Amino acid sequence: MPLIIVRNDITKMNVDAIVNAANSSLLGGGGVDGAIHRAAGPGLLEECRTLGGCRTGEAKLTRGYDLPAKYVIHTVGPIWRGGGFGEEEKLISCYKNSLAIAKEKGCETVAFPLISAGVYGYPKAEALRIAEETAAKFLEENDITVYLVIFDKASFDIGLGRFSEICEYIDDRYADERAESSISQRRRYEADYAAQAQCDAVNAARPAAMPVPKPEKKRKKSIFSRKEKAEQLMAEPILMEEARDEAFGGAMPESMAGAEFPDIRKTLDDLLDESFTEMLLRKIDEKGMTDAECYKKANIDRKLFSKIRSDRLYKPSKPTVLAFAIALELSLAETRNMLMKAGFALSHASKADIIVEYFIERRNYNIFEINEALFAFDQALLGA
Ligand code: AR6
Repeated sequence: MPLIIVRNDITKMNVDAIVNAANSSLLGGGGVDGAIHRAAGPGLLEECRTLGGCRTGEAKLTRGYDLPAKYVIHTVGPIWRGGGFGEEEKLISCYKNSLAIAKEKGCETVAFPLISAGVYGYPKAEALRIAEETAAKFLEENDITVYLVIFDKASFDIGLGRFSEICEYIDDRYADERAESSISQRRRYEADYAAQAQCDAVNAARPAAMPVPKPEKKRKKSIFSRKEKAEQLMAEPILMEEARDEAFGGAMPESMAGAEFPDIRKTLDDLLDESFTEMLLRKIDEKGMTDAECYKKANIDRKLFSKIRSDRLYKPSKPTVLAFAIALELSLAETRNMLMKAGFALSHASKADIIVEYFIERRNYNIFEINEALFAFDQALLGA
């Protein structure tokens, strides 16, 4: 199950449990602790008094009282003293112990603030990295949805530090976009919108339990013509290689150079006719991944993956396609091709697309880092 970064006040989160960044007395304080006590009402403090405090790195459970959340898990983060006093291990323990309690109580959804990243002075980017890594590790084995709730915009000041390079990259690409003819820009916007609308309509019309449709001879018309698809395939040497490898089981014999290749044409035809689901499953096999490895790396919900798997003609959303492209570590050309299968295109008119392109170009396929950047620029996250 996924890890989702959201911007919110944690006291408003409608989840099974929220985590409180408390102090060792557990008797309330400022920051998120104060906000949680105010929103939960006096019953929370009364119960906290019975707990006998909590040591740094450990966690204790109470009810949620007037909060939308059923439980509050109180944990005590380390005070930042420069990094040489075991702060990282203690912070990891906070997340691990809180998640263990959430699991024990059967929670399906749990929301964390950035523990220690306020009054306790832990550097925010580091605090976020630890939160993500620890949660992601836990999610490899457990079916819970974890929300990381970011409250203050300052933690994601995009003009500064780690996002400044992405800022420049976006600025350069937007410049490209302005140079592009308005007709081709409009064509691309329209293609994306049409595909998204079609995707929503098709998915809405198909109930979850409906049997998998038999492969049809003629599928719904794609927004791309067959000629456009073929041109795109031909423009991608990697696919030509794929086709050649599939036809010849390896390198093409030299003696056949320049000859007519009906087998290649047949394989290209097969690739053209392949649906998004078929392409996804083929790529997972080719990468030697298991389904679970792929959807977890894509930060995709297991239920969504089985829906896609059982429906040959499933129409995914654009962030879902991109999440799989990242999990499969596809190149830009392959990513474009996978998007095309679902009727989308990468566009420099979209900040989100440029950000994803930035990471793919650098072969950085860490979906959480990509989502942090998307989050910082107020864009929809991948997967989840
Ligand atoms: N929702 C989500 N996040 C919040 C909220 C909120 N309503 N309010 C603040 N944050 P802090 P700490 C973020 O200081 O560093 C208390 O007095 C905030 O922006 O609350 O672990 C305790 O009693 C920051 O990113 O907790 C302790 O004495 C993060 O929550 C001490 O502070 C944590 O900031 C604990 O310090």
